[in-house]
Amino acid sequence: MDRILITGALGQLGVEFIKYFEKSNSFVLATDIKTPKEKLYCQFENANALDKERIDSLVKKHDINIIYHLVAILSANGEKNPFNSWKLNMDSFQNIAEISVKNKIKKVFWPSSIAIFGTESKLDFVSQNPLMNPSTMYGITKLAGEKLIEYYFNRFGLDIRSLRYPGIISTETVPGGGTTDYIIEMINAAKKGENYCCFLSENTKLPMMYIDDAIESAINLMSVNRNNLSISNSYNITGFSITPIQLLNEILSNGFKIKVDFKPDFRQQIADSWPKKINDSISTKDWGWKPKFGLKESIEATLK
Ligand code: AKB
Repeated sequence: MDRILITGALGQLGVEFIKYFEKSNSFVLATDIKTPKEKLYCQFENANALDKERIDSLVKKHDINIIYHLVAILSANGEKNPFNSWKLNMDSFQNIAEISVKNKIKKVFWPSSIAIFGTESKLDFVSQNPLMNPSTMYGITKLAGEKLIEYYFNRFGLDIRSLRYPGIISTETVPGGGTTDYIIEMINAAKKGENYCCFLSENTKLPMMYIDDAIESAINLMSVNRNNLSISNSYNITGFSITPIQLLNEILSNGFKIKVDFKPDFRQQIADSWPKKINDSISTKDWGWKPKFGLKESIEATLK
């Protein structure tokens, strides 16, 4: 039986993984530094992923054999305190890796990001392994994590699997402090009948993905035989690409009324160093990746 630990479980991805596993017969222990506002249908413990002893004791106590390590400070928030961002993202990664090796954890899932790419990565259509020059501390920690995934696999046989997520669109739990957050903010403003001031310029194209696809892709990647995986760090993955003005037009064509101003701030520079489109053909080849939600389906589902 899968006995799963989720760290950062009350974040955008975590709550959706909990919902997904509720339908399976896996045991789930959710952990976070926050306390849940609503009842969770799994066990929960307040725990900081920087507290190695505590996480280790929870792994032992609950006989955990799979870990979803989701703790991270995202791109825009990371720039407010880059030292703190490095510490949280890397030290928590290192803790989970060490605990996993010592406790013989079968598999770990760890999200990487399109933030690992940079201006040298041929941003119009980014391949799996271009030059990478991340511009944010978040991107640097994700790239460092990807290198460590390879290292720990070669050194200890630790099986950490990873996807380079684009912006993820969900409404239940919103992300915090990302550069792609405008998409959810604009949709939520439209739903509340409010106007919105977008922090990216209207033609900034970025890759995105609907939350159901984000969860299903991770589950699929985690379930395939390791021998099928030709990539030993993290897989490119995408749903579709969209600009703020295209999003606005989709919202309007779904019958919502909203006025949007465009006032780019420091996040514009981050977005300008990120891919416009992602080539995820190796994911399709290796483990059958195919998004279920395109641009229209994702926006419609989120507006509902
Ligand atoms: C962010 O905007 O920082 C994240 C990401 C693309 O990893 N959503």
